[in-house]
This record gives sequence, structure tokens and C-alpha cells, in this order.
Amino acid sequence: MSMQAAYREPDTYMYQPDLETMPRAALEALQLQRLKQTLDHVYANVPHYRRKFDQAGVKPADLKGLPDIARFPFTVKADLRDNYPFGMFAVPREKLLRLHASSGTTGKPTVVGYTARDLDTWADLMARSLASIGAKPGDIIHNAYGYGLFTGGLGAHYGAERLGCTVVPMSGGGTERQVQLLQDFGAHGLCATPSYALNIAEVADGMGVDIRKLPLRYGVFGAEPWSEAMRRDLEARLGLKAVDIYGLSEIMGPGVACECHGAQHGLHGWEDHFLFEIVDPETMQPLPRGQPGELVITTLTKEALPMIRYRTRDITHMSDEPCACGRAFRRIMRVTGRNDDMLIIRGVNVYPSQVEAVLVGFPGMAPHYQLVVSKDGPLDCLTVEVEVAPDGATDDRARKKKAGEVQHHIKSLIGVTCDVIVKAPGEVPRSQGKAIRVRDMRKAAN
Ligand code: DLL
Repeated sequence: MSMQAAYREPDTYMYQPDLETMPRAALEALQLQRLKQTLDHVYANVPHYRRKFDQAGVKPADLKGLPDIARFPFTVKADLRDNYPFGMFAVPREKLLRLHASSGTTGKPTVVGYTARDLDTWADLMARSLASIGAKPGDIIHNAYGYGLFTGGLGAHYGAERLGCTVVPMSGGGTERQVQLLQDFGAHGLCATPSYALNIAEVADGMGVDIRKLPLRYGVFGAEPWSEAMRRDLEARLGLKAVDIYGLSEIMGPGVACECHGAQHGLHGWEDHFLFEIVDPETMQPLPRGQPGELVITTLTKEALPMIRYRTRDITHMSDEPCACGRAFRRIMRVTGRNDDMLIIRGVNVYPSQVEAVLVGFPGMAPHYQLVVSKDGPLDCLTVEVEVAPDGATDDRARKKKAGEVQHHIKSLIGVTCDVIVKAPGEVPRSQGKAIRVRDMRKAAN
């Protein structure tokens, strides 16, 4: 009999177990202390916050308990743009070790910055996230998040190094090379947007490489909304556990919240560093736990760019249920989409991720899609462009029939009437990072 014990993956490997399993009361006491410090810090050092607090008639000293946060004004993306580039920073520019920025497709980019301590915290939280996903020191992590001004690449990179992993800093693109190196280096973890992971799987297929046979154990997938159906599809195609990670540049980058690989159900929000609220996006009133609304985040430890009640625009709900992994942190359930990405088609609210849930795994169809929104007189119309599976219907009649079936399912599951166009394999654009899910022709028509 072999003396070597069979390898068993630990159920709950934690990077910072003392912090991650802190009793709730201790956690909330820590949050309160850190929140007070943060409010003092912004009031003293950021003219924008001082003005906003004064206008709202609140002072940092008015915060006696965590619920008092509701008395403080919200921060929105426009505040960052209005104070472009460095006006929201709470420390002198010389104290910033790094800047990141959004792409700025709609005007000025939003700029975010980090002190040495902020970068240290970020690496720790990303290491914590990776550990919760199932990564362990010594693993090889293939990082296909884009490097550069986008926070995904460098954020995952330093977190993986902090955990003690070997990082392959691929960035996005050059997909055949990605497949080659996944094969040659035998990575255990793949960091990518879910749409790019799908692209990698498809290219691997075309190269005759069976990714499922490689040592890959987990996928660190986030930066865009995705569905449970896509999770199952990616797990089947890549032979790994697909785990959801959430973050945003304004708050930190990747690693604000993350699923644990045991439950794969809701993302533990790292509450020792962030305070999470769910508010009604219409009335802006806090909602009871469990009810869906807009996620609002206050940073508790950031030095360079503290954020007070930042409106993320992301729609989700939070759960109080204890998690099998033993972590104390509440869970943010899967983000269904941003309220600015929500389409209203003939009075029905639709998120692209809902359409994705219908399309992925649909018999004879491939999981590549785009939604095209156009105008028909005063009404908004939706056309779903989706691709036939590589071995699916080839003639026009069969494709039209498929289109009818997809249309029927979308109508019965989401309640929205749309046109469906079934395209040939390869005709829907592939993602290299964040997928473009919606083509809005309404603006072009104006
Ligand atoms: O996307 C940070 C990130 C990088 C997260 C890598 C995870 C992995 P931004 O470019 O500022 O930052 O975009 C943030 O992306 O407000 C959400 O709308 C969306 N988003 C991020 N993660 C998820 C997710 C990065 N897991 C915006 N599910 C956020 C759904 C997500 N949406």
C-alpha cells in the first residue's frame, strides 16, 4: 500500500483566519471605529466632502452608531469626474504610489489612487479572496485580466504574489498563446472575465487542446455580470470550479467581495474594510436585508481615496445567513447588472444577464450573444443576436425555427418580447476583457 496520502483539498483554507472568523460584535465595533476615523479623515482633508457634509448639516461627530451612516450624503461617479484628476484625494499627490483610471468612454476618465498602505491592504484582500476561491500558496495563477489602467490585472497579480503563488502575468488577448501557456505551465488558477474565459475555451477547442485535462482547479471570474448558467457552462468546458469575484476601481479594484469555493453562493463582502448598504435606487432609502436594491459602499481603511456612501449602480441583495465556510462576513448575492445597464423594453425591465441565463445551454446554440436596442417609433425594441452551436443548424429554415424557440423562451421566462437573429459560428464578436453585451442604436438614430 502506498504511504502517500491521497491529496485532499482543504474545505476552508483561509489567508487571515482570525480576521475572517471574527465574532459579529467585534467586527461591528471595528467597523464603527474605522468609520469614525474615515469620516474625520475626509472632513479634514477633502474639500468636496467638507462642503457636502456642511450642506447636509452633518459632522463626523454626529456618527454614534453604524446606522447613522444614513445621515451622510452619497458619493457618485460624477463627483470623481467633477474633481478630475486629483481633487478627491485625501492625501498629497506625492503620497500616491499608483494611479488607475477608467477608460473614460463617456468623457473624462475617473482617476483612483493608492498610498503604500492602500496597496498593502489591496494585496491582502485580494490574497484573501484568492484563498477563499480555493487558491493555495505554491499554486500557479494564470492572470488574463488586463494589465494597465484597469485594476483587474495588477490587482489580481499582487494578491496572488501576496498569497505566495507563482503568477503568469498574461493580460488579455493573444488567446492561442494563453492556451499554449496554460498547457505548458500547468496553471492551477485562471483569472479572467467570464466572457474571456469562454473565448479561451473556444480557442482551445479549435487548437485541439482539451483544457479539462489540464491541472486547472479554479477560475477567478468577475469584472462583469454573469449568470449561473454561464458558471455551469464554464465549469463544464474548462473542467474547473468557477468562482465569482467582485470589485470596482472607485472602491479598490478586484477583491471587494468574493465567493468561497465551498458554497459558491454569494460573495463575502470584506466588512472589516468596507461598509455595505443596500438602498432603494428611487427613494435612496436603506432597504431591509434581503431586499434587492443598489449596493452602496463606504471604505473603512482607505487613505488616498476614501469613499463615503459610494453609489455603485450595481443591483444585488445581501444575505445574513451564516455560510458553511465559517467566515463572519455577510454575503452580497450575485450582481445581476448595473441599473444604468437595465433596459426597459415595452415596460419590462431586462438585464443582459437574464437573457444570458436563457441562452447559455440552450440546445443547439452557442453562448455568444449581444443585445441590440433600437427605436420603433416611440417604443424601444430589443433584438437578441445569438450564435448557432458549431455543430448546430446550418440552413436558413432550421435557424429561423431555432430563433422562434429562443424568442418563445425569452418571452416566457423574462416576459419581454424581442426579435431573435441566429448567426453563424464566429459572427458574434468575442471578448478580450469585459464583453460588450449591449449595442444601443437609439443614440445613433437621434
Ligand atoms: O471590474 C474590478 C474587477 C476586476 C473586479 C477583476 C473583478 C475582477 P471596474 O472596471 O471599475 O472594476 O468595474 C466595476 O464592474 O461596478 C460592476 O458593475 C462590474 N463588476 C465587477 N465585478 C463584477 C461581478 C473592475 N463579479 C464594475 N459581477 C462594477 C457583476 C461585476 N458585475
